[in-house]
Amino acid sequence: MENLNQVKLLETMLLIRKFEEKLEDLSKEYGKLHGMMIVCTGQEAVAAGVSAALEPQDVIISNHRSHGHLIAKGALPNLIMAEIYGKRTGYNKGKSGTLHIAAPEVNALCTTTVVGGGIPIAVGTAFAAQYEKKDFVTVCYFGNGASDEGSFHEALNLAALWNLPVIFVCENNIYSGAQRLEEHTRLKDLADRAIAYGMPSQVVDGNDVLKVHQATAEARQKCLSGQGPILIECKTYRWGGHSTTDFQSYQPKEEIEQWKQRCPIELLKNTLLGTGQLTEAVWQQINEEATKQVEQAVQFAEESPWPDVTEALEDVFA
Ligand SMILES: Cc1ncc(C[n+]2csc(CCOP(=O)(O)OP(=O)(O)O)c2C)c(N)n1
Repeated sequence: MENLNQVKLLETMLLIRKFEEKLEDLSKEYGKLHGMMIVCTGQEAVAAGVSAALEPQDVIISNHRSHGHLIAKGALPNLIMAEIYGKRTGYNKGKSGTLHIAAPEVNALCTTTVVGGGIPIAVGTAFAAQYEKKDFVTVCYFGNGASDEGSFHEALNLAALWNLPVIFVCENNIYSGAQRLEEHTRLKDLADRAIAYGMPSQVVDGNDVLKVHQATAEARQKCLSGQGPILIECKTYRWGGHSTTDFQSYQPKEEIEQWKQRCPIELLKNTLLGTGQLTEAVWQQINEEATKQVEQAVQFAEESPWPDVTEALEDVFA
């Protein structure tokens, strides 16, 4: 923890927040973005805390709510935004759009919108690390709903059986689409699911970025010393609807307000102001810098060319 740059954590969370807020705004402008945006506003501490405990060689496998995971792992906002716009300069030449972005440059190897689909893939990359005796861990992000999928259970069983270096990060934001947790499982703590596979697990306050970081750092050490895998359940909350086309009629207003009182960014900001590690002036600078980065990303995306129709069959395996 001593070497952890907590101001950097704040910067990462704020950049994610502003990136997602920009997408929400752009979605309201007719014809700007194609399709719905699935954003992680309110959940920034999970991505920021996890990635701060990782090394560049570590792999992440992400899900449909991926922008924060990608930014925290070091993917460039310009290239993510261009991909979301469907432009040729995007991470995947405009062929992924928002939902399947891969940024192999930062070992963000796969995001998939198949709920639970990334979990066996993470077991595969963790197996590769073990087989090739490489020093990297795989982090697999998924939601509470994904932990109901058969793929989750098969993958966790195999990962535990083979002691694979994989950290399963369940972002429990209470909802899965329009369904509340109580409507899809009887469990209070999804971390308990690991017991069935003889795997250690932990429940973490997913809005406390320092706790998320600490849990991940410990899990990474365990994985690298052959004591993996581990399941970390981060309890958090999705401030918005499932996507920008969901008006969240099923989310009680008081509940949203309560969780906004526990904003992960405000929590860390106030802690750092209290300890003198942050001043209002630096906070202002961080805000301006994040706003600038997001504006630049939008400008880059808007000025970038569209892919040409002749490129449609490039990068296709078969
Ligand atoms: C296999 C599969 N089933 C259903 C869907 C439709 N779907 C997309 S996202 C989603 C909700 C996923 O909830 P959760 O895993 O809790 O993640 P969250 O959206 O809350 O981050 C569903 C049902 C899908 N994409 N894939």
